[in-house]
Amino acid sequence: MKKYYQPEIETMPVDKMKELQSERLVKQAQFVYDNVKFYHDKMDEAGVKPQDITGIEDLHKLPFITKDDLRDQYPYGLLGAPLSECVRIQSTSGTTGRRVVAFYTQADIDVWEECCARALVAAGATKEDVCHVCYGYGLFTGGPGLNGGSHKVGCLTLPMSSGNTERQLQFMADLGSTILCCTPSYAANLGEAVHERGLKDQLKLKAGIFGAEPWTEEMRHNIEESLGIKAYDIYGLTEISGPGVSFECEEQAGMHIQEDHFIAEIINPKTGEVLPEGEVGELVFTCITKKAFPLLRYRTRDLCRLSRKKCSCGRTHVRMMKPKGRSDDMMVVKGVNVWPSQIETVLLNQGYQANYQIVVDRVGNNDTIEVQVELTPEMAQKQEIPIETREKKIVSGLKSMLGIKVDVKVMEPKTIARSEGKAVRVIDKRHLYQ
Ligand code: DLL
Repeated sequence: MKKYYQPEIETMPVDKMKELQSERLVKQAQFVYDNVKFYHDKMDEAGVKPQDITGIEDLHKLPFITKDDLRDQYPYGLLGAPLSECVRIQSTSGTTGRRVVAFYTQADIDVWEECCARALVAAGATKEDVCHVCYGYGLFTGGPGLNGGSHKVGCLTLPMSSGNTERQLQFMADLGSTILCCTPSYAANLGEAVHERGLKDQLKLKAGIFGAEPWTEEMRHNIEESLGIKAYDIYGLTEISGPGVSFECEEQAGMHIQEDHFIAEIINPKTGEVLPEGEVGELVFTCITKKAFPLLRYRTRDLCRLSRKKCSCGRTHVRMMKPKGRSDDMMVVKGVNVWPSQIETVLLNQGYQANYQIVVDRVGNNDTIEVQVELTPEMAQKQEIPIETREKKIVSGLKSMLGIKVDVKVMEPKTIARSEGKAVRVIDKRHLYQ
């Protein structure tokens, strides 16, 4: 059975990989300077010229890019290729409601799908497999990414998308799905449904590729038990391409970063200082092959550590350990990225003050999210609008801002505990980061 999708790259000696990264970085720095006004100005401002970048040891000279830059440059300001060369967008929500739109040339899509193909092969996929993709399709990168990777491997691909558990189980049993791709919380849901219906023996599943949200080792264990599979973690973000930026091999001990396309750094989130291998800090990526949306030194806000320890799978690419948290306040709820600031925007737009709290929990395998907000003293005094009507209006505002159903409780003034320091806006009872 094929162990690697691209063995010459996945097992490339570390010094050779550094040479390849250097060569690509030098070209990419020149490319963005010449083609993206934003980078031209930003590099001039930082006093860096493309010729100052002679290899990866010069990477630290380049300025960081943040989500705010993406928001300010929305939609076309970071384009590195003419629009006529772009063939696709994917998108995700942004911090204040403005979406992040990532562009792809056909070559960018090919690279992305190759990364997903590598992840699938690492989980044991071959052209004999039936790959059941129930990540969401559409603007979200999960479905399209794994779908493309599955085609490259030559698996029979089932583009199921998310939801409709009965149909998922029926196809899984009838078509003999062997590889499952979805969020870990949906995998846990499917595991439970399989158990309830006593279906385990009718399924042929052997592996699952689960990511897009944090999940614990306990969840891995439960999913593996309930579905009778080996569960592999996969990481990625829309800005950098989507799933497949890194993925686990059979060792299940950290995710190999696809270093021929992405250079990873770990920085101190407060000072921006680059940290030595093994220290926990914020993950930063530089894309060295992407053309349409070529992000350099992009701050992911995910906190983790890297390991260059030799992996027994034979892959030489550096591993990132499961993210330990975020340096901002983003949460992934029901598979969707949610920022408290988005919720606050909806509440303030409807006349409330910033006296609110967000309670996130998990009931069974499903996330719940409740927003509790106080009436302003004037609202409470006038009592013009029934509480139920108010709650419905907020639910609908949040649905169009976030795309998910949020429970809302409107409360009397002064019922939410006041904090003496930083306001405690989020109570996340799921404890998904270890
Ligand atoms: O979640 C891409 C993806 C799709 C990854 C399918 C894996 C599988 P975004 O919607 O842009 O992209 O969200 C990216 O999700 O910065 C992390 O905070 C979180 N995240 C993604 N994968 C993992 C993971 C997709 N395996 C954000 N573990 C990232 C923990 C993850 N967090």
